[in-house]
Amino acid sequence: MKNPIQFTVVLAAIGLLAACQTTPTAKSKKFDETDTNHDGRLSREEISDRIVTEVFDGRDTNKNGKLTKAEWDVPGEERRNSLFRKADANHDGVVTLAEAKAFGRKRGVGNDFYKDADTNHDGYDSLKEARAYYASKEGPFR
Ligand SMILES: [Ca+2]
Ligand SMILES: [Ca+2]
Ligand SMILES: [Ca+2]
Repeated sequence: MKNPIQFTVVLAAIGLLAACQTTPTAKSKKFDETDTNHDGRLSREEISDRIVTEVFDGRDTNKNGKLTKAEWDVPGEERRNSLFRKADANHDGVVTLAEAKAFGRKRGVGNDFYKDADTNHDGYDSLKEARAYYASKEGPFR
């Protein structure tokens, strides 16, 4: 795997979309969980937060809600590993989920997916748009 973090982000996005797609009714649990302000649409920030949370949980090996440098680091990912200090906004040596979310938003995590899926360009991804986007990408992920 050339870029494990990028891959994790893609997997998280695809997982989100897959969950939207496989729910036959108008409701999707994963969509609703991502839609934290419950306005029925996903903002750039909501999508970023969701992806960051999934990646964060995957790396938080002792599940204490904080990432140490050792948990953050991915072998062979020096460029990304060097971002730890920037993500650690209060410089206490650990990155909390809140710090990770803020950092993810700043870096535009999930932006590509968000923009591609927003076909009516209203700045949000509706469940319909998320489903349509997943359907268009389904091929290689079957
Ligand atoms: Ca929302
Ligand atoms: Ca910190
Ligand atoms: Ca939209």
